Amino acid sequence: MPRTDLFESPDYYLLDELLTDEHKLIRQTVRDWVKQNVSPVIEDYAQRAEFPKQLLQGLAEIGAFGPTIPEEYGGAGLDYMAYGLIMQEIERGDSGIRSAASVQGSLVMYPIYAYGSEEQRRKYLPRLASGELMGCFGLTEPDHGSNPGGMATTLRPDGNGYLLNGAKMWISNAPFADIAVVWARDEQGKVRGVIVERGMAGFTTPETHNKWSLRASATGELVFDNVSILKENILPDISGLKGPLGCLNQARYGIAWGALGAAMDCYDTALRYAKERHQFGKPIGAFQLQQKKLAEMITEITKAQLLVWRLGQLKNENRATAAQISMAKRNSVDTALHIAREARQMLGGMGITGEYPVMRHMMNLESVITYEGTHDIHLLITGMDVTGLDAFK
Ligand code: TGC
Ligand code: FAD
Repeated sequence: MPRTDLFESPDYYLLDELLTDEHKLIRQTVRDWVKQNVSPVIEDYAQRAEFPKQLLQGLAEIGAFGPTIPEEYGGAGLDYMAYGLIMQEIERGDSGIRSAASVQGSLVMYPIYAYGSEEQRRKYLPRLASGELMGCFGLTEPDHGSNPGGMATTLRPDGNGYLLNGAKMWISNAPFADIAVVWARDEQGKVRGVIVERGMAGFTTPETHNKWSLRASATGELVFDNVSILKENILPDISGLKGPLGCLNQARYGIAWGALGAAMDCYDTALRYAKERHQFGKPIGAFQLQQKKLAEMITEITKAQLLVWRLGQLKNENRATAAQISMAKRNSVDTALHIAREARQMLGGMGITGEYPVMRHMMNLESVITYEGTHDIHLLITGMDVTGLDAFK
């Protein structure tokens, strides 16, 4: 029986007053879409470990694919505050659905827009924005996760084009993606971006099974066995690790907002449960220990909301630094995971069931705290920024 979605968004510091009417309208549109399309089915898909592909069309229609990409390329042409709010609302439904949108917009459309030729932009972006084509992003390898600079995937000259060899691991959307933006080392040792299309000889995308987290997201490998790449499939305007890392800034920004959506859903669920569930003759919300949990949750959500709102302003002004984005990604996900764990306890035994969204969020967030740079890597990025000393070298 699908759960009735009663979500009410917390706004303890009246932050809505800082949003424009357009921002609120966009948020409401996405919230309504999530209530109607994601909430009724997501638990079932997560239990079955299946990605709900029928949501892709709706995600495209609400502008979730490339919200900040200009309209002339099929994007929604929105600002970063709107992008953040869209990610918040989608992840309120499920991190895996937000992942699909993040990858498409920030990790596939963004590099084609920022580093691609005009032909590549015109060829791919409108079809990616409409969901006609889906993409994935291949940076992580079996032996190079936190340290993508060590990558072993190679791009070597071959006749008029190149040969791509190697493997990528843990790639969201890989099992169904039509194209992959892949990062590989050329003969000079420089990191280059390549657009690989499904159907190219030697390119396969085996699915990764048995995940306890992001079960409603499709994850896979990208395997390249002498894949012939034409020059027109190389991103011309970027070389070096700053290429893929620049895309991560976009996606990490979206996650900083998105994880708060999951946190809000857990808080809202726990608050409602605490008022309805009676033990020892009164609502459990009347006990001080439960109030402490709720009070701390709303405090942390409010602090994090302010952080991402300010980051959104800086992003809109093109002043947000990569280190500021790292801080927000790390803080939001850590906050959300802590809140999910506390909320799960507040729901007692019911907290482990699919009757409520809390344990699904909690398990999802175990991936979100690892991908797009782990919790510890983002801490070290902040450490490097404030000390000027690089712990990675
Ligand atoms: P380092 O020597 O510091 O930098 C190499 C070059 O890159 C530049 N750079 C950046 N540029 C743009 N944005 C950033 N965030 C950047 N960080 C560094 C840097 O200025 C330098 O440029 P140049 O011109 O001097 O060459 O690099 P390093 O090898 O020491 O590594 C630094 C480190 C550890 C911070 C970085 O590698 C890192 O962030 N590691 C984490 C890896 C990661 O986040 N992987 C994510 C894979 S994608 C994913 O998880 C998708 S999940 C699906 C979903 O979103 O739903
Ligand atoms: P490792 O790098 O091996 O890290 C293991 C542990 O060591 C971590 O705790 C880490 O913090 C710690 N560690 C590493 N280096 C240091 C250090 N210098 N100092 C202190 N501690 C350190 N990647 C993509 O390219 N595209 C995708 O679409 C994508 N989707 C993903 C989806 C899911 C569900 C998951 C789980 C991952 C996905 N990833 C994707 C990969 C993700 O980005 C990596 O898992 C992540 O970057 C960490 O790499 P790793 O798993 O190899 O861990």
